[in-house]
Amino acid sequence: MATSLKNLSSYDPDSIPDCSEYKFGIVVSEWNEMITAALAQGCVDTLLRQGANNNNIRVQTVPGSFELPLGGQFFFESTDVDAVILIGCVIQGETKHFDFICQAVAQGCMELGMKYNKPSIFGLLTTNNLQQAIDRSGGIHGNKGDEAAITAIKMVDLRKKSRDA
Ligand code: DLZ
Repeated sequence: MATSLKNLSSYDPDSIPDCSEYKFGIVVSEWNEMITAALAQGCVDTLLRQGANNNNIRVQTVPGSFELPLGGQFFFESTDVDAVILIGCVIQGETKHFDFICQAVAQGCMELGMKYNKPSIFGLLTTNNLQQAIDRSGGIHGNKGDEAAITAIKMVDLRKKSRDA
């Protein structure tokens, strides 16, 4: 699990499938906005760098990370996106709120993908403090938004190949 062993932004561009026809819905939490904006920017930039069409990328904000799975469900229900990417940042506080939110988003993200049989990508930072979040949103450990974008492309492509087989 140690992020220090893997930079979140490192990948081999040549190994990433063509995504020029794929459609992505990105849901971004407004909590810890400085961090989530950087994650979302990294995600969009990576999709574009890998060849995604700007018109095929939709971004929607939700109030907090707890609302991310429902935001993703709205995308699947009302648009033809191939994948949703849920982006948020939950920072450990003094209460149990952290545990409840992280657990709910992880469970909701997984269930969303299963329900619609389409990739639902977990782009949630769950950190002990702000510095850890900064380090993973374009800092020394890279950007989790980049990782989420690459995961989305790979999973949409895997679904397509599975259906074509
Ligand atoms: C309430 C709350 C707290 C304490 N912390 C965070 C956080 O660190 N990151 C985040 O994305 N959202 C937080 N929230 C808001 C909840 O996700 C949610 O929006 C509210 O509980 C309303 O459902």
